[in-house]
Amino acid sequence: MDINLIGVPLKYGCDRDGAQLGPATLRENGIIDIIKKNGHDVHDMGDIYIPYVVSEDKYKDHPKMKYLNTVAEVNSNLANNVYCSLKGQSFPFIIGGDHALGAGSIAGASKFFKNMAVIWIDAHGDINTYETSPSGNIHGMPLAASMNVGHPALTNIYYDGIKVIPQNVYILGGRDIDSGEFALADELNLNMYTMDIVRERGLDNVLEEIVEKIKASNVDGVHISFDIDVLDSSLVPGTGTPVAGGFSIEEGKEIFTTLLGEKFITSMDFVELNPKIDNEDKRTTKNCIEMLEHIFSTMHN
Ligand code: B3U
Ligand code: MN
Ligand code: MN
Repeated sequence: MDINLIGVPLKYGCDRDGAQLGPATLRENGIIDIIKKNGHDVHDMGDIYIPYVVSEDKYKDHPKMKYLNTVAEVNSNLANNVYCSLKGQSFPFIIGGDHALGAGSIAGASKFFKNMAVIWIDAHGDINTYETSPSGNIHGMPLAASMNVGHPALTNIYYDGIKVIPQNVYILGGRDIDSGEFALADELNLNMYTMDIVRERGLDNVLEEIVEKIKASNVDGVHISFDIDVLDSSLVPGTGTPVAGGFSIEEGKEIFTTLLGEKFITSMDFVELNPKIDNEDKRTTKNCIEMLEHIFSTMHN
């Protein structure tokens, strides 16, 4: 595979210092070599530029969304990088940074494809709007925005309007979902596989159903947005909002073995590593690297 690695050292979407260090930490810990040694060609596109904003200005653009215009602008630049990568027949692999960047990745990919699917793998739904968000953090809103739900500054990133239709959205591993998010998931009839459902039906059955549904839909691109907090909190203390009851490393690997094995994945995010709050043993970084080793060894060449 020809891979364009795109760093997005964004922290304004989670409003937590340290999330901006994700791309540098993954590079320092060998992500480029991991990609290469698995037989891929990699082009490190560097990091998307993140303007500096003082925290006193966080509500300057909107009273219920932090750093709105900055997050939107970064996403628009990311979207263009993703679009250009796909045009150049490279696989955009986006490393965060917080999950607000998902809106930009999806915007870029959706401009390239006629009809795309998104698999959102996360302890959270990330389908809040400024009206339902308990925090005002935009990293809890990107998937709603991609479905054209929320504030125009977010729904109109890169180009106006809907990027992915709700029937093509799959949410996997959710276990900390806000009431407004459940309401929207119901209203849009999203394919939501919460952790309760996964435990009840079995991960392999759920993955199989996702694969079958995607194959039966006529999508021409599939984006995976992987938030590391979908892994159990004991494995990822170095993420902003760790949640108990998550996937083990083995289960995380199974997800990629199945999804990447289908050869329909066309772009991917890997987000929410916060090296600043990691344990002394650097457990989160190590587990991220183990996941990345698996991802790139499973991805077809
Ligand atoms: N749903 C909450 C918490 C949250 C979302 N994403 C993360 N945490 N990582 C919110 O603020 O929207
Ligand atoms: Mn997330
Ligand atoms: Mn999350």
